[in-house]
Amino acid sequence: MVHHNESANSTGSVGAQHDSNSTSDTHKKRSRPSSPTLSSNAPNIAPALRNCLHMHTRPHWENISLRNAPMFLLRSNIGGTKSSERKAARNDLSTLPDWNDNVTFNIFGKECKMRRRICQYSSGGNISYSYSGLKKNTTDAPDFPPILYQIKCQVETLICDYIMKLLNENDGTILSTINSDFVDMVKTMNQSKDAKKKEIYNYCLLNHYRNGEEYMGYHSDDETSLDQNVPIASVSLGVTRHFDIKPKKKNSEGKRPRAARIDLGDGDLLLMFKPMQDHYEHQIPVEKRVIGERINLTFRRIIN
Ligand SMILES: O=C(O)CCC(=O)C(=O)O
Repeated sequence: MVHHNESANSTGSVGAQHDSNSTSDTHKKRSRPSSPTLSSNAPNIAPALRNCLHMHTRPHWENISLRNAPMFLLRSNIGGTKSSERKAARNDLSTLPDWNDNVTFNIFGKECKMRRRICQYSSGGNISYSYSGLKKNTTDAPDFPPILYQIKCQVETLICDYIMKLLNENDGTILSTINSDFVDMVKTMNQSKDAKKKEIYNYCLLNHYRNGEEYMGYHSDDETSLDQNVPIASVSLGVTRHFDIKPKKKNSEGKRPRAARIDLGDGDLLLMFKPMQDHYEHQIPVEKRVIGERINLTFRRIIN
């Protein structure tokens, strides 16, 4: 259940940390398999994005998994390889016509106004996705605008290439932590010549944090309308913000201490695999000293 609420925690430290249970980075740099990429059929790819699909021939994915929460992080890749390209992508995203600045949500029966802006887009423009706690949230998400579609293609390509690389290298260590239904889905997509069948994500939620005071409270993305076999792909553009993770279950002292803090920076791509949403919540806490904006894109697959 999503509670994109305002119960943020503003304690902070700098740098990525795991508070417990982290696994080591077992990624080894090897050459990339020459598999066809998902973007090869995608129309209208902007030159900056097309370049970055090819320039990063060996994307370095970090395995930052927690127990019951396979997570993989790729730094500084999305939206362009140069920060000026990513800034241009961010500007395009921030001027999309569908941002909603006036979203209210219910918390313990009280109606509150959300501080950040949000908007949503989907494939074909006829998908709706509801969040508990949010009011009037069942309108259809419009079709992906070109800039978002381009980023989606880049994300899908990187994911597909990563999974195919793990398969080609027979890297059982990492593959065993990723649910096999998704691995099979990628294999099928990789063989398909039909561009439509190569689509992993059909929906994107955008969050715009205009400064460090804007935040998102602890929640998990575990709605039944989400295809939990498909990892949530979270793209960050703009200023670096903390991403905190804490378990749903209390420890023996009846507490739920933070399990990890990841600093998400410009162009970073975080993949959150099943069963993370069953076991953990995450938040973007207030960071009063942070100046500057951040746009986050979470690509999801909706099955309703
Ligand atoms: O801004 C972020 O990185 C968090 C986004 C998020 O948790 C969500 O959209 O559910």
